[in-house]
Amino acid sequence: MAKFTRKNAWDQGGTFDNPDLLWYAKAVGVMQSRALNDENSWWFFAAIHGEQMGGSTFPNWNTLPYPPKVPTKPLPDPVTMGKYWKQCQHQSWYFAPWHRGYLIALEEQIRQAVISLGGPEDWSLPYWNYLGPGDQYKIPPAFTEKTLPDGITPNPLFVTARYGPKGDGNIYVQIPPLSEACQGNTIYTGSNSATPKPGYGGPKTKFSHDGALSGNLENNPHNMVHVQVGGKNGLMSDPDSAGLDPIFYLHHCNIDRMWAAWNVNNHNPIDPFWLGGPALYGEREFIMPLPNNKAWVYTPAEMTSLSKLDYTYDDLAPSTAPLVEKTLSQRLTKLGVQNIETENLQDQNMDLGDNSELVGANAGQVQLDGSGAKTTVKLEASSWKNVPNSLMKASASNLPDQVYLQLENVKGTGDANILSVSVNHQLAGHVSLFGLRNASDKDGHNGGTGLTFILNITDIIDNLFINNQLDINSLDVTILPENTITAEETVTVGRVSIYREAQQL
Ligand SMILES: [Cu+2]
Repeated sequence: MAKFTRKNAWDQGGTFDNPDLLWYAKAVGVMQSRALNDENSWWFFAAIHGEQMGGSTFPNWNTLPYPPKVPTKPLPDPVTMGKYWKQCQHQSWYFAPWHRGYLIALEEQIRQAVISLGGPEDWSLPYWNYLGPGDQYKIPPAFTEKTLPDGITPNPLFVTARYGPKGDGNIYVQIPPLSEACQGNTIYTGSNSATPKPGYGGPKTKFSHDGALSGNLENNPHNMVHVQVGGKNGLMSDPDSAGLDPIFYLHHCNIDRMWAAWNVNNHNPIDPFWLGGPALYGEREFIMPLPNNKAWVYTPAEMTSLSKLDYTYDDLAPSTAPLVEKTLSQRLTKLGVQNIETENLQDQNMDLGDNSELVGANAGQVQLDGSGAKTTVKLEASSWKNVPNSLMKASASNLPDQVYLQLENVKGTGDANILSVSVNHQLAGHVSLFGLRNASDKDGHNGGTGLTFILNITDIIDNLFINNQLDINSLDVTILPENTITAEETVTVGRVSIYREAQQL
């Protein structure tokens, strides 16, 4: 039996009748009463994820409206900052394990504060299951109360800079585009081909405080929840302020639960560089402060078993989410192939190695304005003709190509947006810009090359082919922002490209 069980924050209606939330609120208050340079403070923990102390624009900590009143001094000594701060792993295969250790450390800090206040010794971090039934797509009401149940004490779970998907202070997530489709993936990390499939857990990277390509769990729901809950200039919308909002940890607790549920049927990487973490490359190790001035160093390998970590969830049922991508037999049937022996067919979601080929690209950089952007991808006849050919000859032994659309080097200043991408007026998917500002920073970890998004558009191409509408010269791509891009913001897409991937049995 695990010592600690993490439960649903919406128990008892997500109000302060749920003791896990009432104790969390009181303990967050204890951590917030500590100084920035105290390793056990709320502010220090937020800075472990990311921080911006100088400057005069969002998300710099001295520009944030309060509550909470966020301190920017006294700073810890430089050695301590270099050891602990700005550690969060994004656009990386380390995303899930780094955040698991981060949650364990925060939970232990909160638990000790709960105990010091006379609360239960087995207090555990609740999760916000925003994809669950009923009202759970809304933030648990305890987070929007201005006071604790006494009607006097300010509620530490309440923050001003949390604006919601419409920017009106109504906090909920929108389903769709939010989905649990990632739970249908079978591969943790895809191949490093020309279209590096990010897989469930993200691409193989070194230490990745920011990067280019999110894994599927990170992309949706994780990145979507951040920008929908935060809204423009909301704490949750930027990695450098997200850890200041108490809902952050309940969001990540749900992401952690989804990873654990995924592991019921799927495996984590066995690559030594995943298991050992970035310290194996001679880079920073994953390290967290524990109560009583202890430091805890951990590796991804140590994060793979909940029972060894002594906690569990009250609900680890694997998702029943249907795959977004059609199964191969469904696809072949749609293309008119007869006599499919499905038992001989491999899952399309398999890692098929490096056999992708660029078949076209647009003219170059596109700037998105308030109403988005339209661009035309010119197709190279010599390589593109393989796609309609493979569709025409498709059979159970001659598998048709997969087709991917890539948005390359997406750069800009504001993370709080979601783009919807269409090909010839058919929706290809949604992408969240969480992490955009850091990924565009020339002085940043990734040299400012921006974010990259890969969307599987095979089904759209199949539809065009079946309806005799597949143009052999070009495809039209439309990119629409969910929230208007204002004059002082910029979002640019470096290039829009299309890849085909030959399928081998
Ligand atoms: Cu996050």
